[in-house]
Formats: sequence, C-alpha cells, structure tokens
Amino acid sequence: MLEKPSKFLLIDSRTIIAPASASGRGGISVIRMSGPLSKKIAKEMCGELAEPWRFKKCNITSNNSSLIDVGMVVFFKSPYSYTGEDIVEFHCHGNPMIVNLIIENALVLGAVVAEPGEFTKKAFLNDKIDLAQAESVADLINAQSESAIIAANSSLSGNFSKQVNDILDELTEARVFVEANIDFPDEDIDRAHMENLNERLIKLLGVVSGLLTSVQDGMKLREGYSVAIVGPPNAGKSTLLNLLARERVAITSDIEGTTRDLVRVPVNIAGLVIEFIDTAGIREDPENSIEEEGISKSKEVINKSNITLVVQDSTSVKPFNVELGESIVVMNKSDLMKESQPNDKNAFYVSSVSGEGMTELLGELIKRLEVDEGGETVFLSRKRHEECLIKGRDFIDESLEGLRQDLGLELIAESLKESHNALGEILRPMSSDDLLGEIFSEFCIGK
Ligand SMILES: Nc1nc2c(ncn2[C@@H]2O[C@H](COP(=O)(O)OP(=O)(O)O)[C@@H](O)[C@H]2O)c(=O)[nH]1
Ligand SMILES: [Mg+2]
Repeated sequence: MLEKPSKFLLIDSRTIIAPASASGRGGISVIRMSGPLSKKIAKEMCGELAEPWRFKKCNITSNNSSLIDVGMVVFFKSPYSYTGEDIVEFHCHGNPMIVNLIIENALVLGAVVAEPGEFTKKAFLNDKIDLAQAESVADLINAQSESAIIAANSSLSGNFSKQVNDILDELTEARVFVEANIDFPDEDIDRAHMENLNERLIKLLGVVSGLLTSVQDGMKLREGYSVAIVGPPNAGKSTLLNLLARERVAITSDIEGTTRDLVRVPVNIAGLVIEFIDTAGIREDPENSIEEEGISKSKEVINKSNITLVVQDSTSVKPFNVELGESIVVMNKSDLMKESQPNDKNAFYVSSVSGEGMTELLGELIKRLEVDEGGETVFLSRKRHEECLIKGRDFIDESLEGLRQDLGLELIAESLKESHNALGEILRPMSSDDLLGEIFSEFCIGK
C-alpha cells in the first residue's frame, strides 16, 4: 500500500508578535501579531477593528490607557492570512520606542515575542506554503542582485515546487502501477504495460536530471559568484581590483609582493553580485615564508572560484604555471604597449589605469558566468535541494536497473518509494525538527 504523505498538525496556541520592518527611525514601522489572541489583544489596545483586510485609523493605547500612537491597524482573518492564523498588523510611526511600547503592551495581554522566522514557519506548518517556498522567503529578503530577486520570486510563486510536484505525481502513478501488480505472477503482467513503465521512468529520469541542472545554477546564483584575480607579481592585479571596486580597496605599488592577504570586494555587474578576490602574485621562488603563505592562499581561491582572471603585464609577460579551472587571460597595462607588440588573440587587453578594454572584459566575464538569466526555469536553490534531487534521481536509476535485470516488482516498488520520499523532502520533510530549526533560524525576526 502507498502510505499517506505525512502531514503536520499545527496545535499552536502561541500568539506571537514582532516588528516586521527593520529597526530604526523612519516614516512607518510595521508590527505583526499572529495567533488566536491577536484580535482580542488588538481590540484592547485599539478599540473596535475594521472588518477584515481593511485598514482603520486607531488610537493605539497602553494598558493604563495612555496614547502610544495614532496608527493604522488591519486584521487578517484566519485562514486567509500569511500564517493561516488570525493576524493583526499595527502600522505606527517609525520610532523604535513606539514599536517597543506596542509590543510590550501586547506581551502583557498574552502575546509572546516571535522567534526568527516563526511567522513563515507557521505558514509552512499550516500548509500555506511548502518548505521550498518558505526557504525562498529568506532568500528574497537576502537577495543582493536583481537576478537573485527574480529567481527568489520564481521559487516563492511556486515554479520550482510545481516542477517537483509534477515529478512526484508521475512517480505516484508509476508506484500505483507497480504496487498493483506485485501480487500477480510475472506471466500475467501485460508486457506492453511493463515497457510503458520503463519508458516513463526513463523520461522521468531525464526530467529529474534537468531539474537538477537548474538547481545547480540556482545554487550558484544564491551563493553569488566569485572571481579570482591571479597572476605574476606587479602585473596590476590590485589596480584592476580597485578599478572594479571603484575605490582603493587594495594597496598597489611597483614593489613585488605588496599584496599578501586576500582582498575581497563584492561588485554588482549587470544585475549579478560578483565577489572579486585579489591575491598575492604567484612566482616560482617566493622570497620568504609570509609570501609563500599568500601564494598558497591564492591557489585555494582559484579552486573555489567560478572563474579566474589571469592578469599579465602585457609589456613583460611572465611564466605562470599554475593549475587553473575556467579562466580568462587579461593583458594589463595596454596603455604602455607599443603598437608593434604581438597580440594574443585569446586574451583581453585592458588598462587598469585608463579603464580601456574593461567593457569587453566584463562582457566576456558575464557571458561565461551567466546562468539562464531571467529564464522561467531559474530559481534560487540550495544544497539541500540538490541532495534530495540526486537521491531521487539515483533511486529512479536503481528502479530502471531493476527492470532491466528483471529483479521483481517488490524491489522496484521499494526504489520508487525511496525516490518519492527523497524528492518529497524538498517540499515537505517527513519529520525533521532539526532541519526546520536550521532553516527557520536563518530568518530575521518578524518574518
Ligand atoms: N601604466 C599602467 N600601470 C599600471 C596598470 N596597472 C597597474 N599598474 C602599475 O603597476 C604597478 C603594480 O600594480 P599592482 O596593482 O600593485 O600589481 P599587483 O602586484 O599585480 O597587484 C603599480 O605601480 C601600478 O600603478 C596599467 O594598466 N597601466
Ligand atoms: Mg597586488
């Protein structure tokens, strides 16, 4: 028998409250309260509320009836609210003291301070959103580029979840067929049906693998890109970094070995956040152990970066025998070049002093880094999603192998069940409190 998917039952009597807007002074601050006591507490502080989902201008008073603020108050009636519970929002003047007074009064009347991410956790537990969507709420708040915002919104609106759900539906159908035939002897099972199962599983394997690729792109977009700047000493790596950062973040000089520590600068280019990492120059015979350490750090950075810019002084190219992954050769100091000097067709000639050639270099960089920007398949994703998809894919593969080797339907049913469980975990983990704790603890308070 197929087991029913596990479903959380939310028995939560906590009425939680927290500021929903960032702390500090501003035009307006928003405080959010969710739970069974929300309406009652709000009435005690503000008098009669307007009908649900309508703002009402209210006197917000403390428990000894003194006026804290005149603000707008709105009631979201369960189940049509973010958390699925009764929610009240106070929109008050943007003063942290006012925010604190409103919260303190609500606490006296029975509310408790919300934990980080608790509103979204309630939304998840009440089935308003699945776990991948809940994760995308945090990603949207933390997004640092337009691409990341678009991708987080894509996940939040359920594009990623829908693809996972479609795979789960397909797996359910396959499982129903397999389980229904388990008790029949082999010769009674329609061969055409078995072939059809085989074809469907091959197709499904392709779909899961495709989604895995999108997820891996989404992980890169979420984590941001990093580009290592390496090359021989004095090639102008730090000068190039300063030009990219539009400020003097790294010390430059014509003394070799000036840069020893890594200098990291996030730069927003064409809607992507790219962290450039300037490194110590690498040469064959470092003069002392400090420099040696800088060089070994550079090698580590090369391994962790998405792409490496290998910077050379175009007027005096030095040997640079370091193992590189994806890389672009940058011939720097083009302003000092004499016309007769040979042109390396595969390199990008720039001047970190005048900025000449930078547009072409950055164009190439973006082209090489680019994921499917703005495409509908882009969503922000995490290692967790990747792990579930890999597991799910491998179990489908195992079931296909079972079919090939005629291992019997019990084993195939078991593989399909494992695949279903692994992929289901993306949207709704079976029972892992630790996982939920880990995911929601990275949220800010009030979300
Ligand atoms: N003319 C010219 N000088 C440059 C250029 N880039 C760097 N330099 C100079 O080359 C020297 C070494 O630069 P630096 O950035 O410290 O090199 P690094 O060791 O690779 O980090 C400094 O004196 C810079 O002013 C460039 O594009 N044109
Ligand atoms: Mg340097």
